[in-house]
Amino acid sequence: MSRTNWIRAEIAELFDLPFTELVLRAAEVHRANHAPGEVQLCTLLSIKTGGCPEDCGYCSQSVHANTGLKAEKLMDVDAVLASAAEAKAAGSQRFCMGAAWREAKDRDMDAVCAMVAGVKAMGLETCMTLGMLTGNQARALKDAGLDYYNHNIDTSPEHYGDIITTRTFQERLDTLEEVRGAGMAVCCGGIVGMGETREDRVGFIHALATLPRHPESVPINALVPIKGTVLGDMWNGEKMIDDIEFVRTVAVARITMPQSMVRLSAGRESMSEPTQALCFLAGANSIFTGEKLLTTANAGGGVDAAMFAKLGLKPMEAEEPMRSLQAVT
Ligand code: SAM
Ligand code: DTB
Ligand code: SF4
Repeated sequence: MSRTNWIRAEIAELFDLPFTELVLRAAEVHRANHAPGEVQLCTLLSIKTGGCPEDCGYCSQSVHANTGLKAEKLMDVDAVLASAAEAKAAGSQRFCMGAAWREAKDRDMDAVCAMVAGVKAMGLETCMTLGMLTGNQARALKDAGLDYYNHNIDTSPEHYGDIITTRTFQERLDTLEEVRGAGMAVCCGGIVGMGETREDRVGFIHALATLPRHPESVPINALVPIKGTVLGDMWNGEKMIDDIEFVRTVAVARITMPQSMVRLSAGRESMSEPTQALCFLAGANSIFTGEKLLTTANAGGGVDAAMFAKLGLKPMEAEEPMRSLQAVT
């Protein structure tokens, strides 16, 4: 098992390395643990959009935001399965279903479990993100065939309260524990470019790399600034994080969590190809593909196919993440 006793000073030292040295070290760790030319493709679907009571400052789906997004009901199971079939046909390996909920409600569990079972039966890996879970809900999802649960810590423990006030960092950790207890694999990461300091990025990676067991998937999102959200308005269209600092964050995630899949997640739409290429060199080995993330646009399938061809990357076969999953169950 990868080491989980990182101290903050060690992580700060990694961030401080000369850029080329840091990327070289991350690339070495990547090669020692993964097939370096392969990138996992994941597709996202918002199964329940908008109307969320939480006040996450980045999110278009919060009722506290003023984005004009229309709140919708939970999608029908059949519509979700049709969308999953499209994702599979487009070459995705994992189908991630997201709901704009503070927490999963027992009354919705039959429907979400049916979605999981149906997607799993298509031969796709399943992932859901539904907010907080109880132990019973986590076990029901596991029994239905859920492989991964996504629940992000988002930022450092110190910065967390500046971004979200309606729940605590500790509550995030509690749900992650329920997910682990139920035997599911964990997808947990966060967002950079929210006005955090370098020290916060150190604290963010430190919190992930010192979890009792590293998340099997670590999504690193670059803030997508959305007009009408607290952070989108604050940043007013400016670039929120320097590209080199973003690549550094990916590299430090790769070095500290060698066996995890590090996902270059939201924010690719506005990221240049050379920056994305540097992220792949620094150990990112997973992306969200498809035209849409949850509510915002994503670099679509054609754009990604052209980039993969240019960089000589190929979509990963299902084997590798399944191996990490088998290690959990
Ligand atoms: N409601 C559930 C929750 O918050 O756990 C699940 C859905 S939520 C939209 C999933 C994750 O998407 C968030 O934790 C956050 O890291 C990411 N996210 C949301 N809005 C974003 C944005 N504007 N830019 C980048 N990442 C974003
Ligand atoms: C994650 O870390 N990023 C995804 C997924 N997990 C659920 C969501 C990104 C959302 C980007 C903004 C939007 O489309 O609303
Ligand atoms: Fe709700 Fe999740 Fe958006 Fe926060 S990130 S407002 S919990 S949908």
